[in-house]
Amino acid sequence: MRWLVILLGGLALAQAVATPGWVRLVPPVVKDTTAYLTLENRGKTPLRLVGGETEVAERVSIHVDYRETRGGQVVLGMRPLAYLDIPPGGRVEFRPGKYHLMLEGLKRPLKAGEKVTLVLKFQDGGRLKVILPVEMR
Ligand SMILES: [Cu+2]
Repeated sequence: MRWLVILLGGLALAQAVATPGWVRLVPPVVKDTTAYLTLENRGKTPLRLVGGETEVAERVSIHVDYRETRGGQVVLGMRPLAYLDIPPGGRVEFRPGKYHLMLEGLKRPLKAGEKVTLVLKFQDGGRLKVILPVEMR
């Protein structure tokens, strides 16, 4: 799979590296979807991811999946995170059951195979542009 990472500026520029990811294909009536990738911090200082943006959705937020037992029942869910820290030399995996980027309020239905551009925003002002294919998984 071909992938592209374009760094737009800020301190995160030298530090953050994204490895191939994907956006989940959802039925046209569904207005939210999820994006997955792995973020690596190759710098010597922590990186704090604070969110993102994309032209295809109203909002991009950081979510974590959880699994809890409540009254004997296993409950699966997700909740938003204000930020996510990536330690120096560390990596954070966005994958089902762990973290994802929530693309909320899709402005149009996405098609399988199309490429979605996502700009990840870091607290230091850095921006990381990633291009992810839409896939049915
Ligand atoms: Cu979510």
